[in-house]
Amino acid sequence: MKLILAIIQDEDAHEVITALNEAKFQVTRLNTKGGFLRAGNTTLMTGVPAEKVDEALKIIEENSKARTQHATLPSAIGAMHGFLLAPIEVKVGGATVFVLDVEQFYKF
Ligand code: 2BA
Repeated sequence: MKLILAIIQDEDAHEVITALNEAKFQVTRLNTKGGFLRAGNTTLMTGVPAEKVDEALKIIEENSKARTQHATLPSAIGAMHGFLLAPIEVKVGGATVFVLDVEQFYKF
């Protein structure tokens, strides 16, 4: 068994979860925040048999979009001169995915 951890954008969460559920994958949704942008994102946990990993990954990939986000981040250089925020543009997503081996799995 494998555990897929997929970090996706909040905007894509509904579609990704619906598509996974329709394909009979069970999903747990966690509300998370990215360390760089400090903005909300969604982390999905889905435990799947090893032979089903590719099918689940395809669903996640097909339903996760890349987007450009604008953010203002604290700037160390700017702070020295009294300017605290630096505007930046970053491309976020589609999905950042980790696939882990599951040693043991129980449902009590
Ligand atoms: P954030 O950490 O908020 O990062 C949002 C986007 O900002 C990233 O998009 C990337 O394009 C950019 N970015 C991140 N760190 C950067 C840096 N040090 N310098 C310049 N740009 C940077 P994605 O790569 O698509 O990542 C989206 C979210 O996925 C991340 O949100 C984070 O929550 C998660 N993530 C990505 N890679 C990860 C990793 N290796 N481990 C854990 N979480 C990860």
